[in-house]
Amino acid sequence: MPQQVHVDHALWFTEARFGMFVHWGLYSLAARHEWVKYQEEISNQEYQKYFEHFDPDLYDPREWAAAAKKAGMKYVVLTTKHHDGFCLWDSALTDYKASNTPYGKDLLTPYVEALREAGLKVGFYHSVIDWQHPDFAIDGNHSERNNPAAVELNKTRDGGNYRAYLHGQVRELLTNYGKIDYLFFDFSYPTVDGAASAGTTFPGKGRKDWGSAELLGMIRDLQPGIVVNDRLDVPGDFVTPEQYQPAGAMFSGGKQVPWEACQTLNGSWGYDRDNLDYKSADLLVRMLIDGVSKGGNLLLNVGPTARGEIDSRAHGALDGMGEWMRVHGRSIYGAGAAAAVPPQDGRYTRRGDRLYLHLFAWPFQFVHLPALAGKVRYAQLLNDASEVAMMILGPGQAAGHMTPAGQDAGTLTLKLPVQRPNV
Ligand code: JFZ
Repeated sequence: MPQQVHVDHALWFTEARFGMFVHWGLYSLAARHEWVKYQEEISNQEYQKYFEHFDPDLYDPREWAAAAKKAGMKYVVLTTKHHDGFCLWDSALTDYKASNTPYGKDLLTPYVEALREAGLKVGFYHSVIDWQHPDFAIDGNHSERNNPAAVELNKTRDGGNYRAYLHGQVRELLTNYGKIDYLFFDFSYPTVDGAASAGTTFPGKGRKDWGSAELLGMIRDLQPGIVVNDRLDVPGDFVTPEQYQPAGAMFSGGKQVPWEACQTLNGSWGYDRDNLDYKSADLLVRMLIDGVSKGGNLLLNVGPTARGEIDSRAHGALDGMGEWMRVHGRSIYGAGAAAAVPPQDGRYTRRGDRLYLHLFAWPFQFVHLPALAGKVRYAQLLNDASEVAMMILGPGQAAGHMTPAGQDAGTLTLKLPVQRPNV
């Protein structure tokens, strides 16, 4: 059996397998992608209209927690600050924060309390990129990358000041909100990353800019139990492949580490009103299964509206997953990769001595499992615990109307109902 990889100081993380990502901030008012400031090259001054109209009157993180729980998720990760620099908490280090908008209050304390009340683990996302901070150098990933004055402006920008701001804010986040279980930094681009309109090539940003080693040291001191991702350009506790399903094991700093795929519902992380291209609950369930079968987690994103609500389309996907998770969660929580090779269109997950076979295409009655003959004591459907008949067919022997051609003696055959059972 393959080794199940976990974070030694936080076993809950790989046990949980399924979490909720929440992208929420000023870009939720624009409602057309969280990179809108970059994409449309919106100046700080123009972007200010979202700050002036930020008033999420329907914000109730207990609703978010309830939706996450119902979906079968075990942790939630919220954008404390995204690339636009807007802070959801009442930071002492900036005025660019929720408490200075019409809403006028800190959003983080109620979030943390609601999750704890619901028994969910508490996660923070924090952008190391900051398009608003006056000492963050303009580069190719910056909303002002085409500002003709960029090169001159950068001469006045002091990266040390930004680094101190970053460290100071992380200290606030890990000091003022009790135990924090999870931290997702975003993101580094250490190599040259683009060209200015002036014809100058901007440098990238990485561990030196962030002071990553020192920052991580502080994080471990403040929150010894926390798990931290690897986007500070130094190795982390886990890696975060984004919007793709890895093929198997993943590594950080030469060491195999747990991985967590993050996925959007409709291609945008922030609320994107006119994007109706939602993934179905069925597809999302298959993504979750595929990930767990390869030893990974799924962090599924929602982008609440500017009023603070998870909209009905997102609720639809979450509720659909919840229906499946209610009955099949045993094959997900605490489960991981199995050594056996699954049949076509199938995935195995394993927890202890239990092997779970997930069939993405339902076969006509018989499913043949290579190398499992004599290894399985009992088989049942997961949805209703009804017994599944097992048989070992010799070469050329018929099962029903079917002759399993070339089947070897090691193959175990299961006899399934012709109709796929409903949950
Ligand atoms: C980042 C953000 O830019 C994006 O808005 C969102 O928050 C997402 C979760 O993370 O996007 C990335 C970060 C890293 C990679 C790709 C997109 N990467 O390493 O390939």
